[in-house]
Amino acid sequence: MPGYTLTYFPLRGRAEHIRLLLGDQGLSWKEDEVQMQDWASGKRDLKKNAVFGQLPRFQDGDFVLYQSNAILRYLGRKHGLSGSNEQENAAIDMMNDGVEDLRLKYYRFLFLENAPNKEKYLQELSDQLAAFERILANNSKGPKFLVGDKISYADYNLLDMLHCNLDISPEILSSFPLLSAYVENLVARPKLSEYLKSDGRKKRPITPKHK
Ligand code: GSN
Repeated sequence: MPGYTLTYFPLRGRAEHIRLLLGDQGLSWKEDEVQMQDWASGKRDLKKNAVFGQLPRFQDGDFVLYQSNAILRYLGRKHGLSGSNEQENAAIDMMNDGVEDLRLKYYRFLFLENAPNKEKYLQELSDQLAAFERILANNSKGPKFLVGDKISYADYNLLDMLHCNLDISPEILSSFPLLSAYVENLVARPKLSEYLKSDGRKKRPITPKHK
């Protein structure tokens, strides 16, 4: 039977925004978990066959897609989570790029040898979060979502990045009331909350650094 398959390492990493979308939308998918040692040894030729030599890989029936944000946008368009007109669509795309900037800084902080120290990282993060706080404040439809009055694929991405950063410092949202309420509202969504409590979610570390 055709369906969704997500091929990735046993991590949240660059697949978690996809899982948050699927979980919240009540969509079922198969997890095809790749162990690091199997990836490294070339088992199943996964790296060789990957368009850019990396995971995640997403399969929808016979259709195969790589690049985590392309997968997220594909699902967003397919399931009505990408805005109701061209302008909302572009605004959501812009938000998702803004979240990608957060993600790149986060991975740089965790993995690069010459990364900024934690204090500097958190200061820069705070400036970036202030931008998202303003975005919520300026949404003419209210502060529940990044764009308009309906959840979009960019909201799942931002929620994931906020979770990752809350793991580094649980205080990061204390001076951002709208972002704090935004996270509370999202995690209270029944299907999303069910996914967040699932064993699959709980057993997957954020990155290989989070054993
Ligand atoms: O968003 C994306 O899917 C790509 N722009 C990046 C995918 C990526 O970095 N994949 C990593 C694991 S997630 N890490 O941050 C990966 O496949 N690493 C193994 C390798 O051999 O490169």
